[in-house]
Amino acid sequence: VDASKVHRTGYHFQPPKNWINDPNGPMYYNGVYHLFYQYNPKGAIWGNIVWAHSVSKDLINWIPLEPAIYPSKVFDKYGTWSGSATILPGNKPVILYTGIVDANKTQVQNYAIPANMSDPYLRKWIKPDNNPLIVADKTINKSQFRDPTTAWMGRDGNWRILVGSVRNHRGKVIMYKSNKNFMKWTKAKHPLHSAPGTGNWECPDFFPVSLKNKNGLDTSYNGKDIKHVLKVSFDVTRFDHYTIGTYDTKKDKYFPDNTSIDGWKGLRLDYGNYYASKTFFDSGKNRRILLGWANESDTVDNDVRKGWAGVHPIPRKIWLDPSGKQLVQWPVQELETLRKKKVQLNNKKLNKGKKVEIKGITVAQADVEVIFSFTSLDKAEPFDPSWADLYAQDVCAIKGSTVQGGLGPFGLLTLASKNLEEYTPVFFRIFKAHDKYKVLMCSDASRSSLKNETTMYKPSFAGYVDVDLADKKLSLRSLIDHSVVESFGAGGKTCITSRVYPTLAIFDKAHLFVFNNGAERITIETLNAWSMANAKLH
Ligand code: DQQ
Repeated sequence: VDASKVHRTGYHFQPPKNWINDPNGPMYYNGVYHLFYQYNPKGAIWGNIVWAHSVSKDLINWIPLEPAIYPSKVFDKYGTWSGSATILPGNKPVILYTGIVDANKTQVQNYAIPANMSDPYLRKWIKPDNNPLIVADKTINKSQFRDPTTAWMGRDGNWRILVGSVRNHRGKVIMYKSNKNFMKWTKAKHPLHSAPGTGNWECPDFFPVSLKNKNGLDTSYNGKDIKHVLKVSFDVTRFDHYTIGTYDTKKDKYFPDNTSIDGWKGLRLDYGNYYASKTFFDSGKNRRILLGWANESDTVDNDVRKGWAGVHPIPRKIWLDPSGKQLVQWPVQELETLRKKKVQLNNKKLNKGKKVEIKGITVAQADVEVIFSFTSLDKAEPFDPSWADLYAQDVCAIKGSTVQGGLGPFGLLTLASKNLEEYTPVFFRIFKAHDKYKVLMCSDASRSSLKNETTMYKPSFAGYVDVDLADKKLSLRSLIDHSVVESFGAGGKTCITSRVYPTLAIFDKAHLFVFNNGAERITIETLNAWSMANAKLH
């Protein structure tokens, strides 16, 4: 089989070939969604980075355009790195991005504006001569100073942005302020936030969320009944971490809530392969949308062989959970327009050691939604207190899908070969800690592929799901797309994206099962699964 095709996705965003990474400058402008992204026009490894550009009416089908921003001036000659868009009063979009100015990777913040406001796709962008707008002062490490956020306007009418940085292992977001004209930026006295021992913070994102409903808020919104979210990408762990807190607009400081841990053990947007994400406010549908990047987990040699690397997970609507303690994410509803043939299962009982196969759809390119139920929590296994110090993914590595349990493991075996030589299980296991239940959700790539056993990255990704089990139900949705398994536990409270490279479980040789390996009988209350059509991408 053609190496370039076998693991290509059908409905996840990717260009026809070459390397992609971070989503950049997403915005909804005059009825069109714009996605820019870090792209190497010359190959399948990182380098020669430009801002490639695509537009869409639905965030799923995209029209590719020419790169919008690329190295061409003294202030970005060595690179055009990540950044964000802001729509200024008068409906004027502006992009802020990081320019690399020399071989030492010195970083400055630049702006670009559309060359022709009457072009509905905003194809051409101008980088005016008064760039750069911001250079590092001598207190800032100038090679770790990048990825400006969308700007927000404070009550004083001045604009603010954050730029990611680090000093002595303390990750931080440096704040800059400008008057209304957006051209004159001064560093604020204090970083908006920082945390020791976290390393460089890349791709910061700072936005308000409503305490009242799932609607999104404009990034400058600062009324009542809101919290703020600060998300940063940890260069060291390669995970996107966030806290929820209060933004004190007078002191211009952000205070994470005491329920939000500010470090490596804190909340993550996704407990799998998901990095450099960024949100934007979609004023068309009044929602906040999250975009991200899922890197390959295959070897660099294989990336080069197949001629492409990197995909973007499905855009997600994102909002604050009613508990106020975490965010919830769900694939945008527009994805459902790709759903084709459907199969359904209802009220199917699964005893210990049993599995049922889901047939009749293209399971290598599918959308699967299941609601599981059980009658009792009594058989939940004890949670070993020593696991409290481990990451969820370490517990998943110990307690995999084949390790029999009490309540769980149960879930899906995705991209499975007929005789299970290969499979990627996505499943739950419920533990009883002294005073509460702990729900572990795993997306375990350890048996996903027979190839390159030693060099391929096959992590047992996992996260805990903070869910009320009073109704004895758990839901799971998985978006399966050849080399992507993107899963949403409990309605999007815990999300995990895995990249996997089966050799047998490909195209119509892939199988999908629902399994239970726990002593407690599980019921599949309902399962709906659809074949997914290809998205239009080129
Ligand atoms: N990718 C960009 C940087 C950013 C990093 C370079 C995050 O601007 O910090 O391609 O993946």
